[in-house]
Amino acid sequence: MANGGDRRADVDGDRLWRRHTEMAELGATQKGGVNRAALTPADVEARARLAGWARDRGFTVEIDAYGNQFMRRPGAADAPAIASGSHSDTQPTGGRFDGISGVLSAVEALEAIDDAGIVTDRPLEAVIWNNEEGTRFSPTNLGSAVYVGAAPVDVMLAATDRDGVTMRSAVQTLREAVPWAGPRELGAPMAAFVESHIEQGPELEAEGLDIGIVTAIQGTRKLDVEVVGDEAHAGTTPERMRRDAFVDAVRIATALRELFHDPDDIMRFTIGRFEVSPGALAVVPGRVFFTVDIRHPDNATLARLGDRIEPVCRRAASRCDVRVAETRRADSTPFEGAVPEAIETAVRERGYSYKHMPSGAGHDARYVSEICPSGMVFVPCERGLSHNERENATPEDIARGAQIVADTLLILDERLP
Ligand code: HGY
Ligand code: MN
Ligand code: MN
Repeated sequence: MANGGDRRADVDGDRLWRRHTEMAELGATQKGGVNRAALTPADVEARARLAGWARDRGFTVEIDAYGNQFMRRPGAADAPAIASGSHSDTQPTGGRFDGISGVLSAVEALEAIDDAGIVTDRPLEAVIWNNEEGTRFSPTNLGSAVYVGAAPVDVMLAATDRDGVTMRSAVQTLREAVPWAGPRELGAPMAAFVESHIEQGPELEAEGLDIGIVTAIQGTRKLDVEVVGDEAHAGTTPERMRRDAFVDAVRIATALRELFHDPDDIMRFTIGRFEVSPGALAVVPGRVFFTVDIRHPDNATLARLGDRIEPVCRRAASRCDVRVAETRRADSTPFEGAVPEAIETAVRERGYSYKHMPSGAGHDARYVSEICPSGMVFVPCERGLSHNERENATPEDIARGAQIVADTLLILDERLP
């Protein structure tokens, strides 16, 4: 059996790589990375170009209330689509592949199937999930979480960035850039979803493997911690009278690091943002804000240790007030059934080397799996580096990921009832 039943669609690796190069220019940083926060002008330009390519192919383009973008190639039947995609936004010191590679691979898969003149039963969709990295707006959650109802759309649309711009108005800016896009109902059914993504870890490259078939995404809890003391004069205020928010924040951070110390090195504990206010040389800090990001594959461990954060913070503070707020929580998400099985068929048919492996990073497929069978394809990246401007991958690895997406879409089109 050829790929996807008796149908075969070979991706165009050169076209795919050229598009990676083009997208990397949108938000390009001095160090060769990409800074393209959700629905900034660079991201809106990326969305508009992707929408334009879809329109040139005669695909339809829809944008939902939260700015998720869907590009659909019609099938023989008017039915929920088999979809693939990822995100176009990046971290502030992001790379040229995280997210966008899954979007471009989905688009390439649809175009290769289109070039092969294959008529699928079901429509096929390439999806751009909005705001996966969540760095610009607060509060924040993934566009895929909003789509499946795991995050309240009105709260997330009211979120603001540092300039007071709301997500709602940013989505409106996207609509104005693609005025001919149709509406999309949040939560509209999808038949299946496959996301290709760079591994963002070192295993595939170290083991010389082409593809990772993802078995699960580990669970996570994200929290904001605010330490409130009193501003005071750095020269006149004796230590015994100070309520120095920085001193207490350091005590708290040290206590949390001890709480999450794991001799087996499975727990992931990160303080990624740490802001001292007012941030003036001669003022004793009155406020410190910092974020906590913990990850672990075992839900019970995540629950038990995550619930200790607030009491540990309170106990570690000596003079300041402490406020702890959990902003996101997601249990471990397994990928089983039709999609990983179709991915494995595709990989074996192509003769690519592969292994089954969990994902340490979060992805949109976590939430999409709440509404339809989902799965993920990993491709190697250089030294596993990601969320770093030196993130890198090879054209051949990227093309293999896109090829598996194309084959998986065709196989699912054959197999799904
Ligand atoms: O944080 C994550 O795991 C994802 O890369 N945004
Ligand atoms: Mn990322
Ligand atoms: Mn990503």
